[in-house]
Amino acid sequence: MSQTKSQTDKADIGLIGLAVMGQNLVLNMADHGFSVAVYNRSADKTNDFLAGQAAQKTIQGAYSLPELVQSLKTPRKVMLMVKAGEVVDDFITQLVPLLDEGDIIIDGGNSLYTDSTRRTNALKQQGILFIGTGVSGGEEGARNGPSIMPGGNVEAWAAVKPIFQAIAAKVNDQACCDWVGKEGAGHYVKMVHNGIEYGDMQLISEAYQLMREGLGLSADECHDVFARWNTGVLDSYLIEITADILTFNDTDGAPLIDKILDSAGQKGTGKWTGISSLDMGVPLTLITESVYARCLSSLKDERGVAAEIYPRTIVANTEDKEAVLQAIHDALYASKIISYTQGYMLMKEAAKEFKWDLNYGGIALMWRGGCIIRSTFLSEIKRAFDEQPDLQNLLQDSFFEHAIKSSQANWRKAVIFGISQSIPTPALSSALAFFDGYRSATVSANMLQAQRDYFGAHTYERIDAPRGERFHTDWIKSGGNISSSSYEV
Ligand code: NBP
Repeated sequence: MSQTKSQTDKADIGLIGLAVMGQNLVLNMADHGFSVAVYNRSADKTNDFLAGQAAQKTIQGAYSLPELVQSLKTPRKVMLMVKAGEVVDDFITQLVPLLDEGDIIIDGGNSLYTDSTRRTNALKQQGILFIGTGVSGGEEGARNGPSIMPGGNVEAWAAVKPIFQAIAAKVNDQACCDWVGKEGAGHYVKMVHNGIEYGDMQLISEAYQLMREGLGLSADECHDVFARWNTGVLDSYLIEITADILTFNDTDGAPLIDKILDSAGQKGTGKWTGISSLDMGVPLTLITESVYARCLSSLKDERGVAAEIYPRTIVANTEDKEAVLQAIHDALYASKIISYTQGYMLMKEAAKEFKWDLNYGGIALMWRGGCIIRSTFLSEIKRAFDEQPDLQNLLQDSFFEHAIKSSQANWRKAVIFGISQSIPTPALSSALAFFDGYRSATVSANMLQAQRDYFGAHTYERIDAPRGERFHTDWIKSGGNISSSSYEV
């Protein structure tokens, strides 16, 4: 029986949830010399795993939570890789009475950061240490080296660090895993990572449609372009798999991409990022547009009806094909810079709001390998924050300034090309609109403030008065002198 095992016979860590992520993380841990005890709600999955891939490895099965807990070295480390939400809370409720003070519960699922903050604080009251960690990289990453973004109770970190840093992806021998911050900081950073993933995928998909429908390139020709781009500044996992996808043929020999229905799904992390940006008042336009683009894509039948009413107008393209391709390339690069700029703006605001001490360069390193948004480009973000830890905005770094300035003309050209061909480019064009707003010393909000004061006496500030001093005008000469309260939400 496991109760009689000596401490040395016991497992280094326990893992609950033997679906795709859990199984692969366990195998990865075992390959790095750790012994793992595993538990799954459905025992047949545990049996199949132990008899299959886990056979001959330092992996042992448990068929109840008490059995799992008793088979662990102290302080016990129990990692959950289950469906986010209530399931995590249910497991925590069952585990707490079985654990001792100083034991550690780790949630590696895609949990909402506010849940991780709540769990960290509630478990602390009960003497249990909690880590809420983002794990990115899908099945392949979990097996061979994911990006891991842990946050929660820092007192747990020393015991978990050797395991996490051993199994994480490595870039130049540095693990793509480091402590992110207290409470829900790890899951917040993972959420922003997923939001950026939505943005990167949407940008690439728009570039693809401009090539395919705007320039009339075949799937093979598009493959060649993406494969070429993957050797330059856009070198990234998502460009690489896009090139791969374009060479994959269906059973009839035709490109499989042309058989896939254009209706996108989503599991919520992009939406959470957008909601958080609205809560914090950060203009995260590109990621939010990418979520909306998925929503619009899912109106498949309705779009079909609208397409009959409003057929696409196509203007003959007189531009040289290579010149348009270069414009699309530059637009993609500049927009990607905007997406990361906005993501970092959001993390900075969250850090301020929640009093988290986020290491921005370290976050770029964690995303540099193992995860879906991994790219060479992230090295420049790391360098920028290493050089200037207090950098206000990525667009103020000289590398990104140069990249934007040299892409700007082509960025506009690509967006105009999309408009002229009636091809939607919500991410490419919203990135440009953000950039034009951000780089404008004067925007149209004076008119907005005048309108607000006209109909609602919301008051305004004047350019010839100190900031904070508020004025109200009786625009129609019939109102009173009472103004509305000037609070911000
Ligand atoms: P799933 O998200 O599909 O979760 C499956 C696991 O949850 C199984 O062990 C299942 O047990 C268990 N489970 C469910 Br579902 N409902 C349960 C319940 N009511 N009580 C107890 N156990 C329950 O697995 P996954 O795709 O491996 O993802 C695990 C976590 O990692 C999730 O939070 C996911 O969002 C996150 N994540 C996934 C990926 C990815 O690429 N898949 C990447 C990064 C993060 P059963 O076998 O008995 O049904």
